[in-house]
Amino acid sequence: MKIYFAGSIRGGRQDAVLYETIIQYLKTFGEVLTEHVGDPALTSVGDDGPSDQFIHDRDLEWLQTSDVIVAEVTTVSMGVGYEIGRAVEMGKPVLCLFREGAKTNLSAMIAGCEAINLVHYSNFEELKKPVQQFLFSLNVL
Ligand code: 6IA
Repeated sequence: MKIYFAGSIRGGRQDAVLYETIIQYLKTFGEVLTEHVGDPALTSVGDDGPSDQFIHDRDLEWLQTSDVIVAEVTTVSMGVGYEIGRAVEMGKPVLCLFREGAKTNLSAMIAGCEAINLVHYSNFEELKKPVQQFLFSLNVL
């Protein structure tokens, strides 16, 4: 199973360690195409990487080849919202993870979209079961 994990980069890196933990867990179910999203060395301001157009085009190619999108949506990110919208249009299964207690509000465009599966959680341990159930339900393992 090819998993596209989405998490904030330029929107802010305060949850980068959590992204890395989630990615390690997702890797027990399949291949995570976007492991760099959990790299704590990747900052929101660095600009020494490939061009924005390269990043956009490569990420959309990965999105197209993925079987499922898992997005951590607590830290507000325009890029993550864009990826979710494109994935919904592509007809891909989408699972969004929103952490309770953080000082952010989830957009109605995510919370109100019937095509998006949404899990509210308070810590990583709480996430494991619903994530596993969702991935197993896709029958592509
Ligand atoms: O708007 P954001 O940057 O928060 O969007 C984050 C989302 O867009 C992630 O889920 C990624 O899949 C994608 N994305 C954004 N920037 C990158 C990137 N390098 N490399 C790969 N995927 C990205 C940007 C590095 C930058 C700080 C120079």
